[in-house]
Amino acid sequence: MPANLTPQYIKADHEFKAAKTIEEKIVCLENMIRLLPKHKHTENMQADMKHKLSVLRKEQAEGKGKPKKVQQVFLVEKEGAGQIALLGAPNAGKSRLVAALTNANVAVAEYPFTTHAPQPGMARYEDVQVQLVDLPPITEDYFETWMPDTVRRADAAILVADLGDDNLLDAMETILKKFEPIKVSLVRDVPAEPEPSHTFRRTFIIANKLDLPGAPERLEILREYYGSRFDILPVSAEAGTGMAEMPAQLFQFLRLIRVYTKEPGKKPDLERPYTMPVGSTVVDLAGQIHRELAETLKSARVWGSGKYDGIFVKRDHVLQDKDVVELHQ
Ligand SMILES: Nc1nc2c(ncn2[C@@H]2O[C@H](COP(=O)(O)OP(=O)(O)OP(=O)(O)O)[C@@H](O)[C@H]2O)c(=O)[nH]1
Ligand SMILES: [Mg+2]
Repeated sequence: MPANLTPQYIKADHEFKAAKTIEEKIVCLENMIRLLPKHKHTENMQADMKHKLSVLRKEQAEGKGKPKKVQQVFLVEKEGAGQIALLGAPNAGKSRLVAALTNANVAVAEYPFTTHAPQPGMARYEDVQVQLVDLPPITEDYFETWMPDTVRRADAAILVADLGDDNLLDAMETILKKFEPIKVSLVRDVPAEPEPSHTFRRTFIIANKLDLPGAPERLEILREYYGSRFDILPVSAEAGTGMAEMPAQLFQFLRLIRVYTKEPGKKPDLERPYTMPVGSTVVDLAGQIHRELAETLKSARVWGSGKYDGIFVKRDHVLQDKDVVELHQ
């Protein structure tokens, strides 16, 4: 092999060898072709890979009608209270953020295009967990085919801006534009009555690498352009600035409440909260426990954050974060 193959190419080569399905192999091979240094000594390799790719595409076309495995392989099973997808330019620090906030063992490297497949990790906030999904980068020329589905399925998204990059505004715009034609809008607030065929995904910006020289000035520029459109949280994943508050912010961003249940005469189960959207009622909680319970529920008693102490409430009583509820049929 020529000596000047990049680490990214070698990694893509490993991934290709480990790929099992035709669809996975195609994705990996496309990556290899893109990452292969283009010069005289790699001409044969290029030709060989293009041939392999055309054979694989033919096989894929012949198997038309089969379920699209590529979609399943690259979609992350949801876990925890909510799933948040991280989007950003190469090297913005998406993986570094996921590594800092979760238990996931993700690859962080100083070269771009390190991440090729989605990698989930669980961020703990008090007694709940939020799932973060580290993703490959997005550029004008590089946008994984499965990425729109990943964002459609997620509960929310984070745009990671690189405060070390003079072109951070272009990088942000490129990402937002990639999603628009496929009817996925990254927004601060989802419209009350969205068009059914259009996905609006709640999004905020993490402005990373606050520790770098020039970062405060770039943060000001970012705020000027995007401050009215998105909430912007400046952090340094590397130095830890702003990172301690992040788990709470992730949970608040999902707009969820935690509710604990108790049986009459017994202590509440404070180990496993139910998580529900802000605005959920007592009957919503009953429905989450059991559909029948939602029908038979008559009233409930609620203990909550010092405001009430075991008061009886009706089925449509709106619950607050950390309420303890006793359901009565
Ligand atoms: N100075 C500084 N460097 C950072 C920070 N966060 C990440 N980095 C560095 O930036 C480089 C890229 O980080 P990654 O987390 O691999 O970036 P990524 O966005 O996942 O990159 P891709 O997987 O290529 O999309 C690494 O060398 C990190 O150590 C930060 O807050 N400050
Ligand atoms: Mg990465």
